[in-house]
Amino acid sequence: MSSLDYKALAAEARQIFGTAADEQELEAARVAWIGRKGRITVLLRQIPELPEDERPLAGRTLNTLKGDLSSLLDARLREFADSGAGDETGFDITHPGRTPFIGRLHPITKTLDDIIEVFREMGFDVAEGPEVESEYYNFEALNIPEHHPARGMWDTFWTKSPPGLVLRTHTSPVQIRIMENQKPPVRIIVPGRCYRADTPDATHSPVFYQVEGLYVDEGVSMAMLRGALDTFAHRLFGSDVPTRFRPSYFPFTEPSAELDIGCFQCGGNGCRLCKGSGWLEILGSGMVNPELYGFVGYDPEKVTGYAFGMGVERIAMLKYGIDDIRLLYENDLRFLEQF
Ligand code: FA5
Repeated sequence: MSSLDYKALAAEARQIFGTAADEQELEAARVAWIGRKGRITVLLRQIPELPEDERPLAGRTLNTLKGDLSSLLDARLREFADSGAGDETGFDITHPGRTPFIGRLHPITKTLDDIIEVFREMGFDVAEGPEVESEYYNFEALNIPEHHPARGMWDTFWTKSPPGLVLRTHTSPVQIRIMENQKPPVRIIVPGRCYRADTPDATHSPVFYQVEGLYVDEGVSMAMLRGALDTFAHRLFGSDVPTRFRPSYFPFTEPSAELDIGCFQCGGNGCRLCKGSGWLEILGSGMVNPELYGFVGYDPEKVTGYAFGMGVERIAMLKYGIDDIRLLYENDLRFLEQF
């Protein structure tokens, strides 16, 4: 077998495989060329009869040709299959389309959107601030001086380089930043990420979202705070959800209160999620401590204000019946596809 013979043979075979008009003709070509008694198969079997020095070349060329013809055969078969059920243009209108993968919003994003919408309707604007914050804004201007025991309320991540900055432990520093730059009335909400060196468990994550609220003007009262928070809770969870205002302490509000919502898991009987209390804490709040006005140049004789800060994951958990905050951060599609 010389290389010239091979070229002619290859050209002939390719011509026949390439021009077969339908699947029957293609099958006939397969049998005639690469089937058990096909021309190539027979030639391969005859190699041992060739002079010894011609055998390697013959083996290589015939096996290559056999492989090429098999690939050509597959390609032509696919061609017939694709156009098989089609009209004269080859387009099959009965063939099911490919369903595009549709992404969806993360439950935290959805919850943030819902919270923002409720407060926007009550007349609040949306403001933002930096996640890497100075000690001054995260603590001092919020009436938490160095060595104040209240600093222990927040397990803080400090930066090494440059030293002395913090990953904000709450969105409250934005209260100061906004008041510094804006005269009353101020009515804002601040959605954003916060960081704490809390040990992760069913209700604590080292990274979580808060929405801060601040309303400062002449004549703002605690009753207005309670009214706004109740409106918010009932808009988000339905009017039959129990809420309670529980006295609390924050250095930047006086008096302070936390808002709890009846535990969805146990209906108030006490379970692992609510640590037996029947209630889930969702936010801290209170009347802006007049000490803060000194830092921003407001007249405490003229204005009063209320502020609140809520945990968005806790609200998402309550809204969607999620019993472990960690599920929100694991990015498991089986979980995320349920929303
Ligand atoms: C504060 O952070 C205050 N800055 C809130 C505030 C603002 C009070 C304005 C008064 C006036 P606290 O540490 O309680 O408060 O956190 C507020 C909410 O954030 C909690 O109720 C909880 O819902 C959520 N939260 C706190 N730590 C975590 C955590 N590790 N993981 C998830 N959510 C958390």
